[in-house]
Amino acid sequence: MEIKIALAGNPNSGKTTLFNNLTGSRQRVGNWPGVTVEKKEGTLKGHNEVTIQDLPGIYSLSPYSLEEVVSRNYLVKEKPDAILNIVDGTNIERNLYLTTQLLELGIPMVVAVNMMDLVERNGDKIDISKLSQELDCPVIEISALKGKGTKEAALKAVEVAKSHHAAKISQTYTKDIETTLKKIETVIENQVNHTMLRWYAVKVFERDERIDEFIKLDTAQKSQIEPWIQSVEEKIDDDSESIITSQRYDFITKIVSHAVKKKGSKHELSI
Ligand code: BGO
Repeated sequence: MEIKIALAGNPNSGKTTLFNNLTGSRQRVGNWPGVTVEKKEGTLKGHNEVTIQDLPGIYSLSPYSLEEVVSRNYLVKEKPDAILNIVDGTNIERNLYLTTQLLELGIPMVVAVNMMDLVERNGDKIDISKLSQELDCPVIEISALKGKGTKEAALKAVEVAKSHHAAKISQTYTKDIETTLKKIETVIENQVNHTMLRWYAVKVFERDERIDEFIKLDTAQKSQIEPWIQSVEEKIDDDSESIITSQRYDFITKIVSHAVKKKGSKHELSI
């Protein structure tokens, strides 16, 4: 049985280095359908049944850039068996923004924290097990450049793909938002893939301008949901998309304060 693993990460996170390390010369290069964004696919060395699908380097899964649209169309419509999310360990806070969005997709996922050679050289510390616990998904330290931990990360992705076990990240936002998302979920649950319910609910809440490519809401559904969104917006005095963005950052700040210690920072890690 073929296993498809999508490799996702920010630009400059080391994605190309990791892709080359995992696939060697067994790569096929083309374009994503209809757009001039490069599409690279390869076979995991020593595992002919495992395909690694490289996604464009992206910071987010918003509908505003071609690369982000290509990536999310692939993830939502093709639904790979697992996501291998490469994260730059020297810039972890920024990189986790994409990670938290990917986790909402309900696809089994492994986070590979890259550039660990640099993190160590800088004297910084990342508590991998704490990070794994807070994200509710396996986290592996790697150095793509030195080829350390890369095979282990890929094999972990194969393992989660086979287990079909996805993270249950369910407390990213404040209670008002979580309650509204739950209500939206009940309205749309019969129209979407159940594992992706949370992702859809967040996108509907954000009034994502391209969400109708994935889900068609009728007038009754829209007029049921819209007052819920407006009520939260009035209470917090911000638009729904900005609310999600800022609460996502708050969630990440909390995770980083628990799991990352920069050299010279006052806060000790609670290991
Ligand atoms: C240059 N450790 C270290 N130290 N560097 C790494 C690691 C790692 O684990 N992984 C990747 N890099 P890409 P995207 C470069 O190219 O794979 C480095 O965009 C340089 N180039 O070698 O391209 C990697 O595909 C000149 O660095 O990332 C690359 O995600 C001087 O991170 C950069 C210094 O990796 C980006 C670095 C001419």
